Amino acid sequence: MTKQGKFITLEGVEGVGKTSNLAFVAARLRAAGVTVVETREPGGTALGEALRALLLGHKHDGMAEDAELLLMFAARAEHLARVIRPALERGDWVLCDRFTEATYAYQGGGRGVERQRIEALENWVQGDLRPDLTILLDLSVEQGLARAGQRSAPDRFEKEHAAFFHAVRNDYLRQAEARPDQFRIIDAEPTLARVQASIAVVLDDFLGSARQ
Ligand code: Z5A
Repeated sequence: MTKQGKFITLEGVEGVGKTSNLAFVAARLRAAGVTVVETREPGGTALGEALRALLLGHKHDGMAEDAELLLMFAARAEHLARVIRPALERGDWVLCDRFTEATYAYQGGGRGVERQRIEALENWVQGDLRPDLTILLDLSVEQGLARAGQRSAPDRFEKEHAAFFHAVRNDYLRQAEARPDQFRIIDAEPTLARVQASIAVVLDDFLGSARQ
């Protein structure tokens, strides 16, 4: 594949504000003349959305950890083949609400799946494709869960205990520390307007270097 466009992902624990900020990011990129494909994981295709319903719904509470991991990557393989790679090849930019960094954080950090197993699937399904920029919205677990709780009934992940989400958050922060070229951490605690002002600085910087 010849990758022409840029691949940007938004990450963070539940309720941190990814959905609230996705449209803002897309609008800022479009204002800069970029064609943007907005999508999400798990999901983004008909098969991916069907797998999302299985993964987030309560019909399969207690599914095996390996089954959960493989379903995430099954959805991702379809997403890459049908949406992400074609868009990047056209020169469009892809803006995705969660990607493999969420697998490391939730299945790795949260569930305790060995990192090497996730890495093996990442290499198999993605080849050398990785996000160019990952915006990590960071917020305390307590505040994130409180925000998410106000919004909707808990899905299968949101029913986990606080210790699970602390492990998820810590894994995200470790990933960001290990890959400073890819990750930008945004403090998600202030008002939405202030969070978006911080995101705008990151995006303008990224747009500047993408054009050089
Ligand atoms: N998952 C996984 O385990 N492995 C994987 O590989 C992948 C995913 C890809 C679905 O993700 C689940 O899949 C997820 C991890 C797992 N676990 N869960 N649950 P999701 O992204 O669709 O679900 P989510 O994390 O719960 O995201 P969300 O529900 O869409 O939350 P959010 O997008 O981060 O937050 P929000 O909806 O934009 O905001 C929440 C509320 O806070 C809402 O009322 C906002 O108005 C409010 N808000 C937002 N920002 C602010 C600020 N700054 N101040 C005050 N209030 C705010």
